[in-house]
Amino acid sequence: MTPSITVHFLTLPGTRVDRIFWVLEELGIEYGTRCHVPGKGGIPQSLKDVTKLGKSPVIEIDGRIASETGSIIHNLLAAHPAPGIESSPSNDSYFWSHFSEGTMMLHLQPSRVLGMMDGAMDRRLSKEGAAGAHALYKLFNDNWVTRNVQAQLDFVEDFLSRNENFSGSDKLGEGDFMMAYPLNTLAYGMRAGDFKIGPASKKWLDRMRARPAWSRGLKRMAEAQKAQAKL
Ligand SMILES: N[C@@H](CCC(=O)N[C@@H](CS)C(=O)NCC(=O)O)C(=O)O
Repeated sequence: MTPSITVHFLTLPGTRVDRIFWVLEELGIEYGTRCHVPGKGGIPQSLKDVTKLGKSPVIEIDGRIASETGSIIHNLLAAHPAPGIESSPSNDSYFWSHFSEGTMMLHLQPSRVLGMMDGAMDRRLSKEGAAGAHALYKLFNDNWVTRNVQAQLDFVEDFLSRNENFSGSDKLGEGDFMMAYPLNTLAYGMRAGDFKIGPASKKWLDRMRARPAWSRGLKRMAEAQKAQAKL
């Protein structure tokens, strides 16, 4: 019997769920969607009812809840073999899947959250307090985020100038699906222009973005958000 799959996600700009939509479309799997809209208190109760962690994305497969993007993608690929896509990860795919969340997002997410807080400091603190907070944020960004993220992008560029995909072969693997998110955020998303992205990385990303399943995934995500907005 075909499993029943529902994708749960937070309606945040530039959210990680686009990788899940992309994979599901690549694998040709049928799925339903459920958006959770963050309220004034942050994560909505509807998502907390689905997962105690209150993090997005989450998928529900035959009533079982699975979270962590890398783990979700790994299990989807293993369960749904498709031409041109690895069902079991190469060593490179495995490495890059971990690198995506464990190294790149480890730097990008705190940077984004602290950036949002930094933006609110002028409203919340005295002039002197805000100046101190801005200086601290700048120190964090310059000394930790920028230096590390640029080194990571250079590392990615070196690999992609020698390999067709993050899988290390002509097939796509979990490393490719996972790495597309931080690279897309840095090249075309909220951080566009903040870092130098090499030509091989840009070419790889543009090739992924040109895949019909990528566009179908984005369309499906937008439709789900539109339907939610009408409720
Ligand atoms: N490592 C987790 C990270 C999940 C995560 O942080 N998701 C973000 C959205 S992209 C989230 O739920 N943010 C809401 C919050 O932290 O309050 C994964 O890959 O799924």
